[in-house]
Amino acid sequence: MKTLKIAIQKSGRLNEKSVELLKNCGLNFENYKSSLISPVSNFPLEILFLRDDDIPEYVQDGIADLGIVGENMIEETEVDVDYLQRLGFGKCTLKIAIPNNSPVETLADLGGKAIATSYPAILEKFLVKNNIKADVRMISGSVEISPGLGLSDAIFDIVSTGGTLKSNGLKPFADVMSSEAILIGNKNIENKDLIEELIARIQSVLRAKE
Ligand code: PRT
Ligand code: ZN
Repeated sequence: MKTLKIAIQKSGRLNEKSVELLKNCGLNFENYKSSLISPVSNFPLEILFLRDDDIPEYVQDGIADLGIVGENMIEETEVDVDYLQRLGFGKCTLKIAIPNNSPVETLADLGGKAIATSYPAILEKFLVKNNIKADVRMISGSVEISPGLGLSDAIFDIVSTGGTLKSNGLKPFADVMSSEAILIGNKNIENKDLIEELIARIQSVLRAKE
């Protein structure tokens, strides 16, 4: 039987919960931080530890059969994969935020403004839908400091507690999408029976948590 591959985040906000979920499914594996691949000893599965940015394409291209990643990454990379199961962790909202003293009051006021983000595709879609022509500036990290540095008039980023916005003199302005971790699958998966077995185990772990 062909061994399945599941890609999860190597380190970061989704790593611990992803590992915990798979262990709670009864899967036996070593969570070595240094290795990229861990075999599961009691299920025909290998775990690939990757940057979250790479997971959507690895699954789309069939390098991994399955993946655990934030919905925001799927939306942003616009990959063609199956949404198999919402996982209930890694919850957050992607918001447009503005400085506390910003003159922006309505969505239309964003017209002509510079918005810094690490999620340009999601933001562009939202702007087009709302008929706003703004200047989207891609920044790969520390987006929240860009208005204070005079680099942008607004930001579009992930918010969970709102603490980071607050400490940078920003306030939430518009909610664009909510996100949580999700199990995705390649569109042409061969081992349907194995996948179904794994999804059934995941669902029973999730149900036990309710
Ligand atoms: O190294 P790698 O590329 O794998 O990881 P990463 O650094 O790109 O991502 P990581 O680990 O930060 O986040 C992985 C996923 O967790 C994201 O894609 C989201 O789906 C989800 N998630 C949930 C979050 C947050 N909550 C979150 N709060 N991702 C990021 N944040 C950041 C946000 O960018 C902002 O800087 O936390 C800050 C805001 O937090 P609050 O609580 O101050 O509002
Ligand atoms: Zn990343």
